Amino acid sequence: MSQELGSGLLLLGVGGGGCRLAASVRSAYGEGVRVVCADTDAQPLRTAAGAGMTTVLLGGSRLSGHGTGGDAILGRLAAQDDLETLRAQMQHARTVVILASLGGGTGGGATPEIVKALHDMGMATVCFVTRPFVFEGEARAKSADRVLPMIEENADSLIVIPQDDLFSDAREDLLGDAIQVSESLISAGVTLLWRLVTKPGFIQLDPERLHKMVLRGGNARFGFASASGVDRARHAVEALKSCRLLRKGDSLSKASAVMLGILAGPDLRLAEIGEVMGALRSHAPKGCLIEMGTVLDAQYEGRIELVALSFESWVAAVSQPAPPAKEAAPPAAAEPPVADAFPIQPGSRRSRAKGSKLSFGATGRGKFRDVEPTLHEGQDLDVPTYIRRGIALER
Ligand SMILES: Nc1nc2c(ncn2[C@@H]2O[C@H](COP(=O)(O)OP(=O)(O)OP(=O)(O)O)[C@@H](O)[C@H]2O)c(=O)[nH]1
Ligand SMILES: [Mg+2]
Repeated sequence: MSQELGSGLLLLGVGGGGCRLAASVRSAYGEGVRVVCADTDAQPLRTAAGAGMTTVLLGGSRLSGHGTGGDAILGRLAAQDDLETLRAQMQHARTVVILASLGGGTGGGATPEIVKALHDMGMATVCFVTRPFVFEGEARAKSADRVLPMIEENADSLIVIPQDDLFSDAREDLLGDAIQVSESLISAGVTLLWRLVTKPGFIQLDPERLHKMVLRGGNARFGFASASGVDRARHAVEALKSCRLLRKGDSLSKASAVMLGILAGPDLRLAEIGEVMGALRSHAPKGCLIEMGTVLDAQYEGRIELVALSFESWVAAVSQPAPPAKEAAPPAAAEPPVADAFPIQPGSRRSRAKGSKLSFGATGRGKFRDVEPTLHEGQDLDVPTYIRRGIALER
């Protein structure tokens, strides 16, 4: 099994725009990326299958292989029809990177359903979604806005890419160019990220670190920049800081965690890594976690490319407190148990943030197993509070 497949990473394109982006990442990266394309439209799926990608036709019995025509409700129903087939294709994945373009019916309607299904399967999901260009009109923008909270509900990390932010304010680009440039920029950024975690580099940002970071990622911003020639490290980091996708540095200056990738040729110098990291550290808030990795590739000789995921609401894992041997006082009678006051839905982002991975035995009595239980109002006080109240702790 190749390293890429063994990493448990899978790329999933949803809808026309999402599948085109996924295909573009695959052609830039090479065959090592495991890609699944899911769409209601059979025609582009045939092309994707011809290029060796796994395809899943959504809602075939309902839509006969035609798109939804912009109807997000149809997109959602189509996803529900074929969730089992999709699930079967995802079985061995651990982290799924989803690409979708919002504004249409399939990307918009099917993505929230799929993200929820994957989350319920226990997979980490990183969603890159594009917002339509302003020139596409208000209806598409509103359709995207309606869908975003539904994706956010179950996605571990959500990166929204407003397509307009990929361009300069001058907007002298032609329409055809804008669409193509947007697609190639996004796919270049995602490819870079993919390389960063799957190709061994001088400093590797392995899938495990990606997995841990995205699990508590929340909303994130994504940006990239490159520079060549003299002072390329300084210029690249300056360009990253002024990148519109990172809100011209505003996102980085408020980030609680940043994942930074440096892609360069074998001529990359240690001092240049230091320069990039120093500039980023002084720009980011104090205490911001910065995870960095490098990819060295001969074709980047003379150049430095940077890619950053900036998490503004990333939460560090809570260290596990030592369970109290005895409880000092029982909780006030009127106060509901924590677990009841804040019900944790299985499959919600909240339940994951609570660290549902750490499990205990049914009684949780540990070293008090052989002593008389200290019962108070029906509760065994020798069992640590966090177990009695059903609060899971991060590992
Ligand atoms: N950059 C870029 N964006 C695209 C392209 N095609 C579509 N989009 C964007 O994606 C949004 C949704 O369009 P599609 O992906 O074609 O729609 P869909 O998800 O397939 O949904 P339906 O076809 O309506 O079922 C559009 O509003 C555009 O913003 C493309 O070729 N390049
Ligand atoms: Mg379509």
